[in-house]
Amino acid sequence: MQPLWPQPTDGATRVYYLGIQDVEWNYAPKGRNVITNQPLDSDTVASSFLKSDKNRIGSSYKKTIYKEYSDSSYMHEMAQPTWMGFLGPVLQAEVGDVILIHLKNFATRPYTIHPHGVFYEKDSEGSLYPDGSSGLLKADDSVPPGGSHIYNWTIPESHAPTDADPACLTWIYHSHVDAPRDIATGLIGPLITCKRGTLDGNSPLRRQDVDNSFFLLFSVVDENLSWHINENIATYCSDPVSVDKEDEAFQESNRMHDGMQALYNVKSCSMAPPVNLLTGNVRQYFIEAHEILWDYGPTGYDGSTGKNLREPGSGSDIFFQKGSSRIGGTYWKVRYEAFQDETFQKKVQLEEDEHLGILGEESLTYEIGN
Ligand SMILES: [Cu+2]
Repeated sequence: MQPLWPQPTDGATRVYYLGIQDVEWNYAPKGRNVITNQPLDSDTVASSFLKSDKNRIGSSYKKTIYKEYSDSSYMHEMAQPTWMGFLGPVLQAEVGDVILIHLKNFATRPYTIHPHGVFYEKDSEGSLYPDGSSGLLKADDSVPPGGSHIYNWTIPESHAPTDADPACLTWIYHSHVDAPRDIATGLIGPLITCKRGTLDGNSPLRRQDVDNSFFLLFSVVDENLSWHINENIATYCSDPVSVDKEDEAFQESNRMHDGMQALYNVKSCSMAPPVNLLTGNVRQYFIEAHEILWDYGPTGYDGSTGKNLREPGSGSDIFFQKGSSRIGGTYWKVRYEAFQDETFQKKVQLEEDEHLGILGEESLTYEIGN
């Protein structure tokens, strides 16, 4: 029988013990705006996100995150720089390596780990979706509370950084039972794939081509999507019953604009102009995001069978028949539309419009050098 996992190639096997843990996370542990050096009370913008109240959660939230442990006992948590915030540990490997993730779920909901930028077979994908798989090929899709799973990822040549790339590429991994909600809850971290010979043999691994590396996630963390939103309301709002979760101001107060716990002072290395100055044209596009009612079956007929899309038993009826609990075939969508100039008055009309459907109207075309 063919092995499910590709045989270890010529590289090292990088073993990581990751535990999924519930934690209390404070977005503003210093209690003041560290950029303006103002206390939160005198900073109305910051305090709208960070002060708890009758119907406001404030700066602390329950989150669920990846933590790294030294071995399979999961007794000794590995130290992580505080500037990484709630990001999971940095996973690093080189082309030819095998990455073995021993994932154990110490939290209260099923979660997984799903990588970008590496190769995996079906048993190590870590994404839950109706893929028709079962048994061993399904075990990676959802690791229950108290459960564990070993994920096997490799970096074959097909996934290697190219000659033109830097020595290492930065990817992410995240939980993917319900990706948007799992990520908003906190389950995301950096995954680094390097050319051969970049990493040294130390523990933790270090890149030999740079002095320091920092991993920053630029993202608004939408705590409204967190699996813990109800618990956070109950814990941190002083009058939880007064909370209206649909209220726009409440929702905005839970969109956290930074998940890091450090202030970065970025100094530029050199004022010299970049060596390869671009010499092509500047191509401007005026693109509007436009809300439209989109009909997935505008003719009402199935083009291949000639049948009415809503005909009972046609197979298409479940998608197109409108009912008390069915949307039917027409949905509000948002579509990109191209305009001729910054006044956004005259649309650009192209013949492709016919077949592009809801895809943006104009394909953006460039030449090298633009
Ligand atoms: Cu993803």
